[in-house]
Amino acid sequence: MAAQPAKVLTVAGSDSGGAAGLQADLKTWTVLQVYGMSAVTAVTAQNSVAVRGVEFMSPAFVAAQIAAVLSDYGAAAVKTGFLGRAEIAEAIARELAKAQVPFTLIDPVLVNHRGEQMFGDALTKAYRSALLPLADLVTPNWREAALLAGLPPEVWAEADAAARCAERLHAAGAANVLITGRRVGNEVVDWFTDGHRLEPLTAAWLETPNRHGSGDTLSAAICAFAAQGMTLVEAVQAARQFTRKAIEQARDWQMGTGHGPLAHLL
Ligand code: PXL
Repeated sequence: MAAQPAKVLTVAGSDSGGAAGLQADLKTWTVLQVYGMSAVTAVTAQNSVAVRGVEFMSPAFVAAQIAAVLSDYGAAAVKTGFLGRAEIAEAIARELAKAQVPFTLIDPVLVNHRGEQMFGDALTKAYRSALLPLADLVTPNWREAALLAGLPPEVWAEADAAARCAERLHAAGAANVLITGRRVGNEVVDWFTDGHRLEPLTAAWLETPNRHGSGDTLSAAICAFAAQGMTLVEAVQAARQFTRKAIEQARDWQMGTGHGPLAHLL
């Protein structure tokens, strides 16, 4: 009999293009050999060029999916992705508070890759008040980190921006913070903190149009490695390497005409 895989749950939106959202999570999880489950928050009609539309599930039915899965299968780790509405975020927080999954990762989806805020301020507030207190790890990109911290985007002109954002996210209840994906010269920097020391994690910047779903892939891989028993610091490092390889191998792909996916199947 094959060894039983660790079980992991994503609470996320569907990307019809298969690059981001729950599709990126489930692909990552299959490749990393964990058993993926999904509670769907919303369905998007999108491709590599644009998001054409979105339809949301009711908050109660998002909660029902989470309760169904966790009351039977259980999970070693859970992550949240595209939530879109404050009421959905709050319903998820209520279910996750009841369930006490051993590892909870909150991957905020608030600012798109063009730097545009995707949803209203009520959702940002719901993340801060309801979801960050449940987070073993929160993984905002650098723009989302400032938004969630209640700091203006201009904070990133200051040398201590990452420290100031991380401190506020930690104070809001996130046990650990990973701020991702800021380009600095010819490097890309993530910052990790457990609330004590802030550690910059750097890699060479890879120029490519294909990085759609890279944040989802990174946070999904962290969940997979944590569910398999790595320490959080090990899981973050292994997930950064996995994501980097997935970007590298899709570097020259032309899957659609726009912002293309990563190569999950390494
Ligand atoms: O990459 C963030 C993300 C997450 N989930 C869904 C998305 C996106 C970005 O396009 O569409 C469903």
